[in-house]
Amino acid sequence: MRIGITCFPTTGGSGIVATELGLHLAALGHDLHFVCYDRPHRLAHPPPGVTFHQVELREYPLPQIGQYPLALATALARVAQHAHLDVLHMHYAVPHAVSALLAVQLLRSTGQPLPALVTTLHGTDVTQVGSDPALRPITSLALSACAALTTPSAFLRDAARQNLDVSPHVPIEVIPNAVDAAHFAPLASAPTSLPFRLVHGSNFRPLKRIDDLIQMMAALRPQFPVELVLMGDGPEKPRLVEQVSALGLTEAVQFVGMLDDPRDLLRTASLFLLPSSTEGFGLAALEAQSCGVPVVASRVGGIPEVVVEGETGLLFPPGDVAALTACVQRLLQEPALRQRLAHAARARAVAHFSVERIVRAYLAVYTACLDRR
Ligand code: GMT
Repeated sequence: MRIGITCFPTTGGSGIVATELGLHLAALGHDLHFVCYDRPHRLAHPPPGVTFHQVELREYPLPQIGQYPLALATALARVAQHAHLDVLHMHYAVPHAVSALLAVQLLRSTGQPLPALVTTLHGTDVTQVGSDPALRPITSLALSACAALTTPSAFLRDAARQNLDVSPHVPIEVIPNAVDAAHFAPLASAPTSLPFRLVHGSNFRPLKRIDDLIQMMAALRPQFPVELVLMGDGPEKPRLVEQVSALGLTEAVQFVGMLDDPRDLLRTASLFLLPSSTEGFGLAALEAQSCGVPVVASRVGGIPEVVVEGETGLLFPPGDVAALTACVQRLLQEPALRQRLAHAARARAVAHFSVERIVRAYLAVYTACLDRR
């Protein structure tokens, strides 16, 4: 198949999922075209079968005109026409699905067969941005023009049906995010030296509730030899640095910035923590589990589909710092429980979230869309 993919080229989960999917499809012999405003994070050196097309953006005196969705539509139409794309797969609805719809309008004049539009919804494109009254009608229109939608969790599928007015004729398929279990694999022998290492990784937005982790550290520190490693970067960082210093935790909390590959840090963790107020899936938790690391996470959104309560991790109500602290404390005090969860986390990542299985599921969606044309 000839497949176009658009995603945010940043280190966020949706960009990683889209890039990994494209690379695996290309390895199977499909012809892949990435159309993005910048080279995706994991596409530094495109292998054979993968072409990167950069959306051209110019400096204009009116910055508010927001040219990206329009320039993307133009680029998608151009690439679809020249590469004879069968499928255009958008990752994150806003504004990508709208640009794809415009691209199809542009393509109609060429008389060429139109590509099937597929959009993967990832999270806040449903729960926050896409359902904002300012964007909801245009998002719903664009999603209703797709041949199929996918979501990484049943939670997000139901939220999309509830919050966005998507045509009931458009199927929404749940395809979980995948993990490369050969890469995200545990160390041969688990680290035993103290302090216990707690790890969190994200793009440091308010919805990640990282300040809850810092408050938890203040509560744990007097009794437990424990350190918190915060991986990533984002708008909350300056405030968090201040909070750490105000609580006298600078020795116990490390900010390690964005890592090209989080694997080496993840596999040295005693626990991975994800206290978000919302998550469409929680890819970072899956990568940690694949490394054999139990997860303590909030019981919200798609997280319970990734972290099985009492089996691969422990869950707590979002915002409940006392419950979060109690879960972490329990796992630090019960090594046998920690080990049981670690084994189950790894086994479930391998059994349910393999790349092969998930790539097959996307190919089945593309094929069904092409058959219905
Ligand atoms: O939806 C977002 O906020 C952005 C998006 C991203 O690009 O980081 O994250 C979402 O997509 C990931 C990949 O499917 C999921 O693992 C994340 O749970 C989801 N984030 C949220 O829903 C907050």
